[in-house]
Amino acid sequence: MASVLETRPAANALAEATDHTSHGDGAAAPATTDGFHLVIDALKLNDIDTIFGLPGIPITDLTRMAQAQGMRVISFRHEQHAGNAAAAAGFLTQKPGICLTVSAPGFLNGLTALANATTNCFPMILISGSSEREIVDLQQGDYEEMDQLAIAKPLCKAAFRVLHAQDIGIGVARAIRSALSGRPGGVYLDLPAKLFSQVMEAEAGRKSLIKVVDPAPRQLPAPDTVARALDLLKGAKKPLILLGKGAAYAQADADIRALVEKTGIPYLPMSMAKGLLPDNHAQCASAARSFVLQDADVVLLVGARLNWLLSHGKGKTWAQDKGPKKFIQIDIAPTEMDSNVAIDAPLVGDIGSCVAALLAGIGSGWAKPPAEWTGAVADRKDKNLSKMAETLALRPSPMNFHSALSVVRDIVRDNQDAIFVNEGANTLDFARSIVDMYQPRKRLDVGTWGIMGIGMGFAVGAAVTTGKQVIAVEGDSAFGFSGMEVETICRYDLPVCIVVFNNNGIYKGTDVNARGGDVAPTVFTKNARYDLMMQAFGGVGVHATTADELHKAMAEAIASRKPTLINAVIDETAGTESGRITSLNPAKAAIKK
Ligand code: ADP
Ligand code: TZD
Ligand code: MG
Repeated sequence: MASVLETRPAANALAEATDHTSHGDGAAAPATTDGFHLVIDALKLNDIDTIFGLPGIPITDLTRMAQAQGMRVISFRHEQHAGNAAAAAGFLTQKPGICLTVSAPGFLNGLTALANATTNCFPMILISGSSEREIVDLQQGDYEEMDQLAIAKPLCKAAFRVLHAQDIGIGVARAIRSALSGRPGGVYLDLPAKLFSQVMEAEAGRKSLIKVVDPAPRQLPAPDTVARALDLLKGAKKPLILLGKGAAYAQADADIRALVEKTGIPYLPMSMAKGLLPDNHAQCASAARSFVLQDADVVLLVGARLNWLLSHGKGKTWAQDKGPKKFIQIDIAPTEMDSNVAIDAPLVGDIGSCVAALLAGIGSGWAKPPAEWTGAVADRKDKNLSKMAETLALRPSPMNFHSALSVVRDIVRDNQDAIFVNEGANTLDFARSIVDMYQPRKRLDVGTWGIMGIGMGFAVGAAVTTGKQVIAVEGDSAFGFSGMEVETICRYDLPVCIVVFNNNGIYKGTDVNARGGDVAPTVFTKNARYDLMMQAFGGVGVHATTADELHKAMAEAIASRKPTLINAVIDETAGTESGRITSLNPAKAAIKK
């Protein structure tokens, strides 16, 4: 019987393979390499220098060797968070983030992050070791047996398996190109255990590797589509530009800003597009969101889908009864057009090229939108902002979302290049509208799915990739999904300041179980001290009950760059069910007695 020990890579593979390019035993023998090194060399050849993962059979030695070969290997406590770190790295750098896991359960743990990255259009590659193909395919019960390739396929953009060492270069190249080209997304790469110990001649191995040339080629929009879009925009009386996270990803920051400023059109950033232009920009219409969505006549979408986050482009949000709106949509995916409503002027291409083409067509003689429109937007905005300023100035005890977020808002204003990670329900919705962002790609959040659990993975990914301060503002429920990664943050001594908005539960802490017995499903342990979790691993933990205490603790965390967790006590009655999306809860049917 083949034991686990016999089938896994040789325990001394690390020692053997470290000198893989030298002549091992005798002058005549050609230098050899193996599957482990070919994977590492293929990644490095493509300028990938970091792996986020979690070791175990069959990839333990791969993590050691990658580190020995100068790659950064960030080891997590759960694969989902390693996957989220990889996804954040992909979004921030336009290089696919790499997540490395063991077979079956490790793979499945990473898969949620891969699916989420694909949904968000972030490039990442999940590389998982897998068990013996012969045994898996006959379902004979191998160690961690699972047909991982088949399971991954429907949940990501592409999935590949490599069976032979000489194909590793091709496999990695295909994975990189698939993740980055067209609409970016997640790719799964299946590497069976046997592959790693396959040996081949070093020179042939080197030649088998591929440095991917131009993995995300520019895709120029057809000239007639540009002209159609410009015509429509020119005729608009109440135009609006909507920037989505695709626009943030595209790194066409200067041209996007020029387009907004030259046209003089009010713009609305989606959550992760905040900061593409500073939120305090005169043309930013965030504080008049409902008004501009209802009243605009022509809307230019730049890297934003008309999905649920934009009420599918119809209904009350868009004042459909006042007549149809005209849409111009810039997207790299042609099939995104007409997904929810008719797109009058589709502009298919990469955002950089499309925006540049629009700018070229605009020239210098562009007439700004009617003052009636821009004036109305400005009035609405001023009114809403001054109302909000009054609320933010209040100092209730205990803190509520507004008073605590007014502190966060000031801290972010004073640290504009910090990366802001945000999840929760009320904690997310209020932070999104209260905390201004000033620079592109500084806000990472729950994205298209509204998923909980991205917090610590995104925080680690952002800190490792950029070296910048991270501020993670987390609902107490949201934090719980990835809370154990505070150990990872402490272990790598990352400049991450976590603020847990502790309102004793999901949405609020006040639900009661009318029947008695167990507590209500949305309620957590009262007065929990999340700050002590951080102290357990040598980080700084602070218990903050006032706005002043919160401000002091955040300022100190950022000045020291020490891993810090602030337990911010929030009024447990302050939140609302599901934050701003309470209407998505299915209505209760009347119960017949
Ligand atoms: P948001 O949630 O911020 O509204 P979405 O995730 O819905 O944004 O939309 C992002 C869109 O951007 C996707 O449809 C995607 O195809 C598109 N996209 C991503 N990168 C590019 C790019 N470089 N050029 C053009 N479109 C892009
Ligand atoms: N599980 C996953 C993976 N994603 C989800 N979005 C949910 C569950 C459901 N959910 C939300 O949509 S928000 C949320 C859950 C559990 C937590 C809200 O509580 P919180 O935030 O403490 O994080 P607030 O500030 O108390 O509202
Ligand atoms: Mg909560």
